[in-house]
Amino acid sequence: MKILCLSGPNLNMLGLREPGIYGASSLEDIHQSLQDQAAADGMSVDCRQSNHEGELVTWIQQARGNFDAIILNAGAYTHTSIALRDAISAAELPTIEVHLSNIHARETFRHTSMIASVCAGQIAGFGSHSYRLALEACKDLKA
Ligand code: CA2
Repeated sequence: MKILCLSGPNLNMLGLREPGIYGASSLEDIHQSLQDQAAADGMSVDCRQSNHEGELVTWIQQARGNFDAIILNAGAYTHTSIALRDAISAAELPTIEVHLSNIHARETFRHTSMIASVCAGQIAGFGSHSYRLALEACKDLKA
C-alpha cells in the first residue's frame, strides 16, 4: 500500500516554535517515524510539505493512480481552502484529515474544516501521534 502524506503551511516550523501547542517533534522526526511504521507494516509513505496551496492541490491531483490513500494535514488551509476540498473530491482516493492539535478545542475559526466532508475521517489532538494513527486508519481502509 502506497501512502502520500502531505503537510501544509508552517508545519516546517514544528519543533522550532510553539511546542506547547504543537509538540517538540520536528516534521522530519514525524516523517521518519511514519516511514519506520510504514516499513514495519509493509507499506510505503511519501512525505512532503508545502507552504503553497497550489502545490498541495497539484500533489493531490497527481496522487490518483500513484497512491492508495492520502494523509493530509492541510494546516490553516483546512479552514479556508475550497481548492483543496475540490482536489480531494476529484482524486477519489481515501484521504485522512490529520491535525496535531484538537482544532475543536481551539479558536472558533479552527472549528470549521472545509475538507472534512470529503475526507474518510479526521484525527485531531494527539500531537505527532495523530500522523501514526492516520497510518493505522489507512491499513483499515485497505481491509
Ligand atoms: O493542529 C494542526 O495540525 C493544525 O493543522 C496546525 C496549523 C493550524 O493552522 C491548524 O488550525 C491546526 C498550523 C501549523 C503551524 O505550525 C507551526 C509550528 C510551529 C511554529 C509555528 C507554527
